[in-house]
Amino acid sequence: MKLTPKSVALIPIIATVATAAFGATLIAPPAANAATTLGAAAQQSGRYFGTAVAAGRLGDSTYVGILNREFDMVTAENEMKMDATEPNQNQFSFGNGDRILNQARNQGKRVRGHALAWHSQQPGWMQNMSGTALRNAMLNHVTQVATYYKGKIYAWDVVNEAYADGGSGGRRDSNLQRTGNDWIEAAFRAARAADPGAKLCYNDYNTDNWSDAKTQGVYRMVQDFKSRGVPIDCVGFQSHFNNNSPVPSNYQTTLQNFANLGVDVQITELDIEGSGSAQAQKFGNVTKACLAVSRCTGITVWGIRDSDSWRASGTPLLFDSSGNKKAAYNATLDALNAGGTGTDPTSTTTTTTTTTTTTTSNNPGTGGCTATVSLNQWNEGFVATVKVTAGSSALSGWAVTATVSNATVTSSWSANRSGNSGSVTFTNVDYNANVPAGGTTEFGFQGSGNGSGLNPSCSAR
Ligand code: 9MR
Repeated sequence: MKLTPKSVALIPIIATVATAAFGATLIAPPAANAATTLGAAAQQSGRYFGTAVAAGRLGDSTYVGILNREFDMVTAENEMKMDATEPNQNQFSFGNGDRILNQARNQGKRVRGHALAWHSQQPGWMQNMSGTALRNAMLNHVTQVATYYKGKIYAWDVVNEAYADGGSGGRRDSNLQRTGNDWIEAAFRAARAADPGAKLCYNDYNTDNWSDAKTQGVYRMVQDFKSRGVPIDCVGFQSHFNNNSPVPSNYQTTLQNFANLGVDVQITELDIEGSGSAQAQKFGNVTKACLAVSRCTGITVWGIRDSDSWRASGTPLLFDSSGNKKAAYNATLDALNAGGTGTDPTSTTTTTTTTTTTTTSNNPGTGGCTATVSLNQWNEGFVATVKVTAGSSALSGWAVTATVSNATVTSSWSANRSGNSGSVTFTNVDYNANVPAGGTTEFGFQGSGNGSGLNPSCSAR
């Protein structure tokens, strides 16, 4: 074969496919320029940094200013719960959930859904139900809410807090539990059918200490689900800490042991009561624990300022009541900037049907950038995760153009997008514009149809 410019350009494609096929663990390069926001700092190792958001605070400019600047993932603090979304049976109400979701997505942030099924914050009509009627009402709720938000949610807390506190290691008694022990897997199956693109998580508190019976109970459930093919992709560790419930010394072990079952782990509601350097050190340690586990894909704090917290008197968050950064903020940012194990590429696998991962790359060139795509395709749709790698010079902005021939893009995150089919261009958002020489950042999009042949090309801007 004669080496034409075109065939030379194919060489990096082959090299990248080979790397992807072996799924090597990525070690994030040390940050050349420390990032100055939590979201940007987390993105350096392929992770997110999120916060709980309350719809009632979206008119507060200090709050929204910090939200837009610092975070790249959002959880509705109460607005997507059962009582909020189905106040009367079969009458759904998404106004406040949508306010939070749209605010986040308009800013290029992703959304964690919280929570589809829970013994608490049930609407009044559900609280007194039992048996088959309750089981069906719960499954209908999961199906309707996950369908409404289909394609817009990164991960759902499908079931929240189903295990008992204390030494039993068993399930918590509740009306849902009394419908039969299989209620949790039934909820996961319904969620998968409704939104195959969302990661599906089990979420709980007091599951941080590896020695606790509750932790072991949840671990056995996840192990059982994985062995029987019940669709579960992630486990959320709420991580509400204070003196009575301290950060355990084996926290990282717990995260790693769950990750070893083949699920992502996420810190979903982090807050740590305290102040000053003692609190800062704890936030730093929790962040480092996540960064040390390749399948720990992100951290969410449970509110922005101390005054926004569900336990404000414990001043458990990263910003004080005036919106100033606390020592805990600096410790968290520093830990994120210190880097860690890159996120595991296999963690993008979320589907029940066919999943193929293909990677294509354009010719690197000098001083520009390259884009590689990891595609997770199922029968009706796909999620594409695109990695942008800077060439020999730092980027202060980038544009990636992909060919969407047999599909329609339904949502995207961490990038601005023009169009939804044909030649679609994605450009950086504020927090991921700057990429150091040789460094990487990621964005993603989801679509219906066949996502093959995207052939992304990257240019500096
Ligand atoms: O922060 C939430 C608070 O505003 C609500 O009043 C409370 C009601 O149960 O729920 C809080 O959020 C909880 C979360 O949904 C699940 N884990 C525990 C959180 C703190 O209670």
